[in-house]
Amino acid sequence: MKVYIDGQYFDEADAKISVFDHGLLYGDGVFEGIRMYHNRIFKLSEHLERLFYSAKAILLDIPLSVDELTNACVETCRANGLRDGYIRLIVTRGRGTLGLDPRRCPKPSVIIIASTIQLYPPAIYETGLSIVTVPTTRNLPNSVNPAIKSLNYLNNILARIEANNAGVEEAILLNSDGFVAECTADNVFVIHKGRLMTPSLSAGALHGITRNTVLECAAALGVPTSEPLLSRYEVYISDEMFLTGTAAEIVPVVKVDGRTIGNGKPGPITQQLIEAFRARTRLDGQVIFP
Ligand code: PXG
Repeated sequence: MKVYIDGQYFDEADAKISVFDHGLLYGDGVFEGIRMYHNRIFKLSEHLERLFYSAKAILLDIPLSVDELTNACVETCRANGLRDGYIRLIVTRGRGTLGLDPRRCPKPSVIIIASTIQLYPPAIYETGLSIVTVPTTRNLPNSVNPAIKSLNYLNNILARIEANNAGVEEAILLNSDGFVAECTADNVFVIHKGRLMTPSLSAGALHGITRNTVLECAAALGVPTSEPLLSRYEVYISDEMFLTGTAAEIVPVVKVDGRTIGNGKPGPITQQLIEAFRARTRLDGQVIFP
């Protein structure tokens, strides 16, 4: 595997960054997880826009333009012969000295890993996930805002550990008001009486690109959508439920906190949305090999 670091390609074993990089020392940096499908980098421009927004929010100057980053992503896929897979794009604060002041880091670093990813066991997509609500709440908007895709994922990792301890693969995080925010790496959707709902972004969730795509697919299929405040009650009484994320794609949920969702099987609207989403992955995105 060839890994891009600051304009150069390194073999996996030599792809290293400084132990003084504040990305490592303090989780100071931002990232994107992006998919390639059928020789296209899906929603690359949306991912780059979000990356620049995350960087702006933490006052990090990305040393490349959108066009340069686009080319670097395409070139890294080509260098690895990849037409399908997963890109991890990382911008760290860069190498500094000990002490958390970012002014100690003169030059941010850009890292691009093109590889593959599998978030959940494949069987889960047929049977559906069983998940739980966990005690760790989503970050407050005035701390590390949940819209920032930062390198500091400890809050989500704590939630994932709580899910692991409960013997399940994913966790629902509530916000500090008790409304559903999202899962550890996915947005949440429920369907009730034919209406698709996903928590309002102001409940504290990443502005998910898969979330957006699914809302578009639903609109195209004539499924009514809304983005309300959702409590666990609305989740428990829903007919269908699924999670969305770049890595997870669309994964059905069939049990939450011991309550069976619908009839305990992935539902028909969920299946329709999965098919509509798959169709989009064939059409949309930056071409890798011309
Ligand atoms: N919420 C959070 C907290 C996320 O990290 C999503 C929602 C879904 O957003 P997108 O734009 O991907 O639909 C994410 C995305 C990984 C991995 O390595 C995680 C994500 C994406 C890709 C890979 O676990 N999280």
